[in-house]
Amino acid sequence: MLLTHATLATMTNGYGLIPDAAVAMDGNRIAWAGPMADLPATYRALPEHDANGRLVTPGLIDCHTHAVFAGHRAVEFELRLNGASYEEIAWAGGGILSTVTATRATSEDTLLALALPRVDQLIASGATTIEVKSGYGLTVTDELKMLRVARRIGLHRPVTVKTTHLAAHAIPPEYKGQPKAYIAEVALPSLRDAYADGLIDAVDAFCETIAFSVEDLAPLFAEARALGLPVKLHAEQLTDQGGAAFAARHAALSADHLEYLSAEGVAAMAAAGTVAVILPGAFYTLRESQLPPITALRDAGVPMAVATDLNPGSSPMASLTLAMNMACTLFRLTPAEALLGTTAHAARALGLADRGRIVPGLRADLCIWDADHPAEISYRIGATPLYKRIFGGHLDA
Ligand code: DI6
Ligand code: FE
Repeated sequence: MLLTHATLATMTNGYGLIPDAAVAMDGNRIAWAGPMADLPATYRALPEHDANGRLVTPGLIDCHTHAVFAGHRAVEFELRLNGASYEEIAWAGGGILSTVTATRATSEDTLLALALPRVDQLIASGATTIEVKSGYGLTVTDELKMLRVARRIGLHRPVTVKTTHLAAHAIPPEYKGQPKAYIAEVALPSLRDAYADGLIDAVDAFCETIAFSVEDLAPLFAEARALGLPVKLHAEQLTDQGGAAFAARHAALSADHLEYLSAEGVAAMAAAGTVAVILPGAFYTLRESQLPPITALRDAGVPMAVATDLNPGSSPMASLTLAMNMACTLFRLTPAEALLGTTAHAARALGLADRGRIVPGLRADLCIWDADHPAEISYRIGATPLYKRIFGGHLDA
């Protein structure tokens, strides 16, 4: 198909704006993009959709979600408002572990039915690719169950789903005080099984005082490397554990959260080319006061991505455009950085070289916005000016 009269933000060189532009698509790929006046004759006969001057961007990419889970944590939200901290709740067996209890008790089909409406909200905010992590099963069987659900989302919705093994998300009660035994007896076997079943694209872990140390995680990242799987890490969210530098030593695709990232961590990420995934929803929900070192990351040339961290505890938020707004207002990203963060840099955080910009050869995932300037996507609070989406060259009704 041929999209005409678009205001294109190609995301090459900042916004890479092209006024009155056309995008020609061949199958699920972009064949040509440029000014209407330069459109080659070969594409003029394609079925046309007139964007009427609307803004067209790459489809948005949510590169960090925990969209598969059962139950909710509204009671903890209330406990925190009555003075408890996220860590206190976690140590008392609530937090992630309460979602683990609910997720273990829920069937694969029900988990899928619970996840799809959340994914629909992400799609409504412009997402055409999402990442989904496991990490609320914490047994071999339940981690695999979650990963199968994550894979099945892509069969029911037009989004691309990338799945991430996150068995090293929390230490379940049966392994309390034994993180190394948990890694050896659950995280590693579930990683091998998930890999053998073709259920995962990457390996993640939570490096934190309430979860795993760098030392605990070394065998997991070694196994990921042996299997040829890329790694990423929840790092420096609540304290500085040297997680980002550890991830960078393993050539991680990304290190995520990063509120407590040190100057050494920034330098290690810059040297390794590791993407900084900024998660303002968790910062906001936990009323964190420590800001991630945005200026240092920017100055060091570390690419920054922005994601929802959609999860029932620290970020019950299913809007990428709200995450972009928060990244701008809370973290002082520019709207151009926020949009790069949900397009080109988010693609890189997932190891996807085939999307995130509007360039010939890349996948034709596009968003058409009722907007004329890309800053509008980040500017509104909790409103998404999305008009239509194109998934792999197909206009979504
Ligand atoms: N950090 C987070 O923000 C999520 N996981 C993590 O390691 C929170 C998960 C939850 O609270 O359920
Ligand atoms: Fe997370």
